[in-house]
Amino acid sequence: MRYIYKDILAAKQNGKKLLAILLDPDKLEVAQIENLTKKIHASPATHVFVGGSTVEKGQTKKIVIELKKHTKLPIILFPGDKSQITNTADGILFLSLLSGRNPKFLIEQQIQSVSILKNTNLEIIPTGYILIDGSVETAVQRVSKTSPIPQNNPQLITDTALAGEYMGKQLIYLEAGSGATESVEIKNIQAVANAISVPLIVGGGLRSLSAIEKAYEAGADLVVIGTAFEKDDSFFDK
Ligand code: 1GP
Repeated sequence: MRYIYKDILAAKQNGKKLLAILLDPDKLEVAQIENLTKKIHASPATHVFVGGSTVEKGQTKKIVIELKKHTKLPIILFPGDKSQITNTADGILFLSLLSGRNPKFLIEQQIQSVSILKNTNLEIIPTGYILIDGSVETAVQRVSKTSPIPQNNPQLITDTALAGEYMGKQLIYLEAGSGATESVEIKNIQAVANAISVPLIVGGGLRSLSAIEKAYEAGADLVVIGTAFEKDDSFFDK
């Protein structure tokens, strides 16, 4: 059943904001998952993203199998590369790093993943992934060997997002990078949200509930929280 994207679109149409908690399989043990899902259920999370820039082979599968035992929230792979694909999840953000000029992350990984993906039931969601300068060198930058787009270039950010939509991407993901010290600036979220018609994901460096709220107000349809929840699983209790 393909329901993930349909539900995201419906939420956008109804003005319902979505929240994904990002779990990095490399930083988790299977034994932690049961408790972690209780915390996730106590939070406003509507989705669980699983992925990292580099993850030990087989680890994503183990974590997702355990997550599926404890939650009915949609589990969506957010993979750094094809080695993180596992049929045990519900869907996958089929990412193309549109801000970069490294063919490996624009098209090569995607081609290499086809032989794996066609034997899965994963809902594949074409996603234009745009890295914005978050003031520190993030793992995406390091691993992809690409430069982020400067925050002071809203035109390039918007044109990149719109090019993604014209190419058929069903989601646009504005990413400051995990652990960024500066999240995507409000003016850039607004500019992209006003330009595109597909749902907008925003993540990277969001550390407070008010920062999340501001991202929603600026036009984000789905916000991704990784580090803040990883460091403090009571983050949403406040
Ligand atoms: C990273 O957008 C996500 O890909 C989340 O970033 O870890 O900074 O919340 P944080």
